[in-house]
Amino acid sequence: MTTTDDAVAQGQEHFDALIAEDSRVEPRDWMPADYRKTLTRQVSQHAHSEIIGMQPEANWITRAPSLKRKSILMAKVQDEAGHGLYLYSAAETLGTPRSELNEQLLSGRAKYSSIFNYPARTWADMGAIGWLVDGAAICNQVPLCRASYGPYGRAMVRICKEESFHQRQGWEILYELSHGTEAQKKMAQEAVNRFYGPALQMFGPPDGDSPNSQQSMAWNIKRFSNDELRQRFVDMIVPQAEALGLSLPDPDLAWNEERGHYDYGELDWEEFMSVIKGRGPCSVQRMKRRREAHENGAWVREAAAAYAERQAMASATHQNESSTDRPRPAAQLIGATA
Ligand code: FAQ
Repeated sequence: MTTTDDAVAQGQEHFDALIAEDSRVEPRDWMPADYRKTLTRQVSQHAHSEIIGMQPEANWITRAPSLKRKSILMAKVQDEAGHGLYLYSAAETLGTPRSELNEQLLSGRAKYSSIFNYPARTWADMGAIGWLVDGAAICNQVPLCRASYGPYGRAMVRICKEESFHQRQGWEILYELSHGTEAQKKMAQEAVNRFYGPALQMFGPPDGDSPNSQQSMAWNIKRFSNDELRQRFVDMIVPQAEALGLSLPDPDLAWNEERGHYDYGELDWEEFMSVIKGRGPCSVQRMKRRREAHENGAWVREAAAAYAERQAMASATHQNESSTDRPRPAAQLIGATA
């Protein structure tokens, strides 16, 4: 056995022990190449989803019905940007630079959540997105706070707190509408009708068609299967819909005493497959907008890079001068960088 083989065997043993005792794997730990690959895929796709997910709601900021609603929506959209940034940072600790992850999104090689390829047609959609989309996101993401990869799990803790606020604001929008005029109630119902199926599909394909689940669960990345989480979500939203006075658009939805869960009807998986292949109702528009935003932000990236370079040079000069014990100019002593 070579020294490299020994190191790999030792690394694998340490990794297996961490997973077996349900501990955390940290960036400097040895990890199998496939573990790194699957996490980079999931975490970066999650980051892309947060960033693309800003679009349907950002589109409503100027049209929100009051100043209060505008400021709440603006804060929510900013939160999503923050989530994207934590997640890109977590993904980068696995070794792929953010520029490359971004390139995977812009070139269409990386996926982002199917849900953000649907249009937000009315103000009630802001309620349906908050209640159903953020609600599904919480159901899916609370178990991810215990994901075996440390930076991902830690990022998820903060994200989940913010998602809970998002879900409440969506619920509150829908509650007001569903207790408002007939036209408002109709608008709320139509929004729920449009977002219900796509929200259930956020959990991914049925377990039998989910190629990644089994291994991700064995590695303690995913703690529950796609169908388990989907069921948990359905069980959660049925009583919530009743409290809202709205119905869920599924004739097969019924309490199953034996299972202790709600049964629900088959989802349109053909549509799902088509959406994740980039043929959703807004797929082209979302990617076009993202590419434009990236190009428009080039000057900010260039300015930030130039500033970082100047800071690094100033700090290197400062260290050289300190090491030769020469008296330093007054500007450096007070930390001026201009
Ligand atoms: N959309 O084998 P599985 C949010 C792909 S954030 C598109 O089951 P896995 C916050 C999957 O990538 C929403 N693609 O895969 C917010 C794989 O393709 P690949 C995002 C999907 O990874 C709210 C293939 O299908 N959340 O909403 C989808 O084990 C409001 C086979 O699937 C996350 O990313 C889908 N729905 O399970 C923001 C959570 N489902 O990569 C703004 C973290 C599956 O092999 C406003 N991610 N695919 O080519 C996860 O939990 C998992 O990655 C799953 C998929 C559950 C999404």
